Amino acid sequence: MKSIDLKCINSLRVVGAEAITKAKSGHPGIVLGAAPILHTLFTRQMRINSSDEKWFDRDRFVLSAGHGSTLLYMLLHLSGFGISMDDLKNLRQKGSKTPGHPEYGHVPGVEITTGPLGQGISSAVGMAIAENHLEAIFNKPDYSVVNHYTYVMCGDGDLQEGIAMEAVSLAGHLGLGKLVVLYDSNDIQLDGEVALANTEDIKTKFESMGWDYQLVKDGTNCDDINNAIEIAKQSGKPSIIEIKTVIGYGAPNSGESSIHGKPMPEEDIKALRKNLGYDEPEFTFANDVVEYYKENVIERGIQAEEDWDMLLRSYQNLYPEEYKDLLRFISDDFELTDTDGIPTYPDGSEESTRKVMGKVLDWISSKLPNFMGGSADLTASTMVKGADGIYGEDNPRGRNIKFGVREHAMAAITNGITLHGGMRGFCAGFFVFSDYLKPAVRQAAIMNIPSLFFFSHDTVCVGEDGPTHQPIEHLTMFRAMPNVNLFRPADAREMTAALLEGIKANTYPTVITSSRQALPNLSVTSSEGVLKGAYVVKKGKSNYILLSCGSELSITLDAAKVLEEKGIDVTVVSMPSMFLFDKQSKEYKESVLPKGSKVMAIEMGATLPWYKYASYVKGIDTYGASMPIKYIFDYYGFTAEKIAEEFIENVK
Ligand SMILES: Cc1ncc(C[n+]2csc(CCOP(=O)(O)OP(=O)(O)O)c2C)c(N)n1
Ligand SMILES: [Mg+2]
Repeated sequence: MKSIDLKCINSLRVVGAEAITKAKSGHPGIVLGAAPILHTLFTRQMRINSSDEKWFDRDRFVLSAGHGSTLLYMLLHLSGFGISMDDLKNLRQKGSKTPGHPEYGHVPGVEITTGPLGQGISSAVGMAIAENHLEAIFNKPDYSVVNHYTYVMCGDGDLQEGIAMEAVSLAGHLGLGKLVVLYDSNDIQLDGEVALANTEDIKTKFESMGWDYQLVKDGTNCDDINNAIEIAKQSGKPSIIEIKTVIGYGAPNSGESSIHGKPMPEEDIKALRKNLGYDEPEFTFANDVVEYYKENVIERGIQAEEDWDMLLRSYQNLYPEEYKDLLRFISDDFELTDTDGIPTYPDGSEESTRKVMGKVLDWISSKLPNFMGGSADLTASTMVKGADGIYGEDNPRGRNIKFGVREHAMAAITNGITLHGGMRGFCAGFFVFSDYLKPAVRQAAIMNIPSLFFFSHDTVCVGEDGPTHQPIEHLTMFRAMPNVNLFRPADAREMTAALLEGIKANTYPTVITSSRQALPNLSVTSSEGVLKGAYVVKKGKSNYILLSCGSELSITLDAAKVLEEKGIDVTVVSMPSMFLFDKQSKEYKESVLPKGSKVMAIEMGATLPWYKYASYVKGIDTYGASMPIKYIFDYYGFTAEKIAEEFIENVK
């Protein structure tokens, strides 16, 4: 280890502590303790090019311990990513480029938004899957045009999270050899010693899941850290390197949980400087530090991309078709320009929307070679699967991911596949178990990325499986989430339109729910209507409106007929997406739900979201009950007659 390494590391420690103290907020413990880990990774391993931030074959770095953001921002600053010293001085301030936790799309060079522990390491598994799959599709002997690593730094907290264990287990099964996790193992977490909550043996645990494990006893030794990374890269398995560090290294309260998340008082920063033998001015990276990063990250990165460009040029000569395809993958240049061969369903036929979803997704997979995903051990129920066989070590070209019963990791992995670029991720499960993955959908929404989440069995019509399997409040949950488009289509035509729209979206995730039971394919539904979020399916003469969606739309149309027989001519509106409807012009919204109309909403789910549009809601605000589906409609009063009665009693 050279003396410049130590100087760089101490600069990161001191400037980091100063920035956090100036911000009066932040996490100095990890900055002081883990600086040698990330200094080593960036200056000796990472192939990134700050002058071409999105260079496709760059190494990906995920700071799963997102509370270490200050450390990452300093590394990005030194690596030329357009973060200035002023930005560092503005840490965590209003409108700054250096927010509390790393934010994708906001901070240059940040590959993923992190902060909720466990999400980062899990999404990194998705990035490694995308890399591995694209390698298998494009690489030729001597022409490894896709050839990069996914590095993660995580802490004790990340590894305690359930989601991380789901993802780690799957990564081991898939043998993702280019995934390298650097574990900042300091035996301390927010509340105190890790030993207060953990007694497990990380080595045995990871090895039993098919990982390579190494221990670096001295987390201040860059050479040891780097040697371990070199070994990890060759291991052929996903690797974890447990690196023993001291939280808050150099601070008076180092080794204690009190340094985890509290800015250091000025006198402690003085003590830190003294302990480290550091005497540069405040907020300064000395010239030799700046120069070292310039040579070892910036220039090395430029060279790496130039080498790749050369390789790509030869590849283009030898494999012109593959080259063209690769560029299409990289720029996501796949559009569904025509709908030739898309499954269609005649009006009046019957089909469950889950079957429609499965068939249309198979068609989409046949058109979009970058579409990759699968189900959480429920392919037979959700009908959702990827193409080209099951993805795995023996078939890395497969696009059907068998996630196992690991919903939370599944959704985070889907985000990782999408974030990696070149691929578009999707996943599926039972709607009721969307509870298990909601935080990852939230991450996608915060990052403005178009991951796709498909759920079948979207109401109490699940039937016999009972209340644990019958969703109630789940539609409300997704409708309440900003920047999430929840579609609940009513029939095959609406489902097809929703899927095609979901594929087109690029600034938000789409959630689409489907029915277990067969539904009539209605002559009155409209693909254009779906894109507006809500539209009139039956125009009545009165100012009464029945508003519904999904499997209840056909029942609502029947209820309108019952009312018509009683001389009440109501309008019926289908609202598959509140998200899209709310984005329409005032005029359009007025045309669908005119002021002064009396609106009753009908849905087999919690009533809450409908009060935005309706004065009376027929919903279900209790948990479900186990029974065959034929009794369900009567039991909850979702028959045409009962809905008509309730309308007359409460709305008219
Ligand atoms: C899901 C989640 N739960 C809780 C937190 C709050 N939190 C942030 S860091 C942290 C402690 C984690 O300990 P460790 O990973 O060992 O970090 P260290 O103290 O060593 O920096 C906690 C509880 C969080 N960010 N995400
Ligand atoms: Mg810790």
